[in-house]
Amino acid sequence: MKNKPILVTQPFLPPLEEFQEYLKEIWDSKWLTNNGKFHQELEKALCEYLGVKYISLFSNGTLALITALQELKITGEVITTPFSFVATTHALWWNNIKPVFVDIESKTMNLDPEKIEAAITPKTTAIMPVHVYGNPCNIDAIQKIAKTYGLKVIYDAAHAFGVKKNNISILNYGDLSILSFHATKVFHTFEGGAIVCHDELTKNRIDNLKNFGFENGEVVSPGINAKMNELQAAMGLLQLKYIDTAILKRKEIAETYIRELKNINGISVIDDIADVRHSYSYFPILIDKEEFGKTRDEVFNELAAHQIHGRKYFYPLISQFPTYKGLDSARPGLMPIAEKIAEEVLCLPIFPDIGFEIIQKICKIIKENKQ
Ligand code: T4K
Repeated sequence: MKNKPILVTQPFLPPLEEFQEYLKEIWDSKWLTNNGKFHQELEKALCEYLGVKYISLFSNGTLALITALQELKITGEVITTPFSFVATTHALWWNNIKPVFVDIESKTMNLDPEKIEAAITPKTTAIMPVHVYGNPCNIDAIQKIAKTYGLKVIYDAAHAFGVKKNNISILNYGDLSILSFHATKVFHTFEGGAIVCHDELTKNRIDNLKNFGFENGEVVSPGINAKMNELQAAMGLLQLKYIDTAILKRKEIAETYIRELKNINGISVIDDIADVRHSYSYFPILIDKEEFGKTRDEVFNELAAHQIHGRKYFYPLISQFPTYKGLDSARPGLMPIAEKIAEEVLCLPIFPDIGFEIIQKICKIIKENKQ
């Protein structure tokens, strides 16, 4: 019998009966969207779970990013990372902002604060780093630069649901942080997203912006429609019920991968960072072709031949896509670390119900490929 394909991720789904109870209530009330009951409950529950003051729910993470830039009235140039999902840069482009790519650190694969200052020009208005795979950026160094040059900081925290540093949510740093609740994320609402902010006035403005700019029947800003509906919010409430168990299972999977793969010459894994509560949204490895004896693509293909489908997140770099490669900051050779990592990275399957025998099988295939 043919093996069932193992994908890089699979959404966690709560028992169907539990979702049906929410559906019944939605059907009975005939209230489907526009700041409904479940929407309000989810905002409250998320503030509590995440340890943040204010959250505005969105229909997806990309619209949350686009709206965050609108809220802060960001213009001109924004310094960002090429090592992310393309939505990070698209959000700038949709706001008519020029992305300026800066290289990443090899350890965390996040924007390298030491390289930011050289990219600042009179047109720079903000920095948009990404907590890639949920590993926190160097928040203090970025904040220091932002303060010195009067720049805003918008964190793309799409991968960082539930991540804490020294017991404080990393969503509390920067001017705004955005989350994605896409089906492929640790916590999902089918599609969805959010902006985390630090004061009530900002939350009100963001809530207006995502609702056509309406406030008490008046249009007070040129808004968009980016509202989360009641079905999405209901899924979010149910996800929250299971999230700690789901993260714990992910942690055990990550620990198994680390144990099995850590000492293989040519394979690098990212260890847990001290004082960080991780949520294990992805499990990236780096394959050094000289030391391992095979390229990342060869390992990727070998796994695929066994019906195991990892993903090359994030290859190509955003700066290598035809849409962006014409930018000055995208020139080949300018970001050697990001260029190297994009060639070596492979995200292995990780999701709560994957099963340890599958993890063992994946590690065995990788080990057998070592030359
Ligand atoms: N910023 C960052 C840093 C991001 O990573 C993202 C999104 C965003 C911003 C934007 O947030 P959203 O607007 O998406 O909320 C996926 C996701 O679509 C995307 O949300 C995510 N990042 C990105 C890293 O990955 P694809 O094109 O790789 O997705 P896809 O459909 O190939 O799915 C990946 C795997 O998941 C497949 O092997 C199948 C499995 N899958 C997928 C879906 C949709 C399922 O098992 N069930 C499903 O329903 O982009």
